[in-house]
Amino acid sequence: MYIIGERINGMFRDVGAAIQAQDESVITDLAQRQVAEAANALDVNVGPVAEDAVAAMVWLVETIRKVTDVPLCLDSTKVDVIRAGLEACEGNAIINSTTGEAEKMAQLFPLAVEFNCEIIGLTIDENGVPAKAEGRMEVALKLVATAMESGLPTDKLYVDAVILPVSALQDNPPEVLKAISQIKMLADPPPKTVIGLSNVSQNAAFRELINRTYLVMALGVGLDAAIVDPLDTELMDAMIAAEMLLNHAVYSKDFLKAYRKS
Ligand code: THG
Repeated sequence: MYIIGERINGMFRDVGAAIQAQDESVITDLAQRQVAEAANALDVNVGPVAEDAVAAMVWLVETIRKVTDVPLCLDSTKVDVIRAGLEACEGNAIINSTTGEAEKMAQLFPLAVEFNCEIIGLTIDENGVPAKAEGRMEVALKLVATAMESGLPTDKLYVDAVILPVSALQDNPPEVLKAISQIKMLADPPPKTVIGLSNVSQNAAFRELINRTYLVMALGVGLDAAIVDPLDTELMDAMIAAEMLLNHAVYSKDFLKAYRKS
């Protein structure tokens, strides 16, 4: 499983305050700790409060790059913010994200081709997030078709079937699992699948339990990548055990330690 660390997001109070105060140590510390806990990439989102989102994104990328070279998953709804992040990264990035809306795809797929990077496509279109797996698959197909037309290899596309809070929409999590199990059939080479796991437990009790249970279920239907909190040790343990039980990682008495070392 490809782990994208979620913690450098202005939505979190500590990160929002660090952006305001230009306090590098908070950001470099979060970057180093997430990578130490086996994050393969880091999500970077300036959050809702940054006044100058472009400047905040450039500052975050340059600050993180002082301590790690892992791919940065540039998380913004604004194309100019993503472009600024890509330029500051000098490649080695993932665009997070386009939707399946024609106007957004027309801007963001060419950007992925220009910077030769991967891109996340959300199964959201002009009508929002479809309620059912079938609707999500229709948008996924549009994303795959547009990647092909744009000249982006289909395995550089991560389709995100958009998990929403179970506390508000309880029929949603099984629909997302159904979509995840089908997305890989849409193209050859298959697109990858990703979710922003922590959405599922927003405003719910027992958040960590809900997150780790759902991650294991999603792994069971073939999820490739997830935006998660790698500092949640029990979540990471559950993920590693699931990888071992799916025969993606070798069993040994020390399988937790062995996975983390690799
Ligand atoms: N798909 C893609 N990208 C995404 C998401 C997605 N990026 C953002 C988000 N969803 C994934 N990241 C988070 C980060 C934090 C939380 C949820 C998802 C979260 N934050 C606390 C909350 O809202 O309760 C706030 C934390 C605090 O203030 O301490 O839950 O789905 N492609």
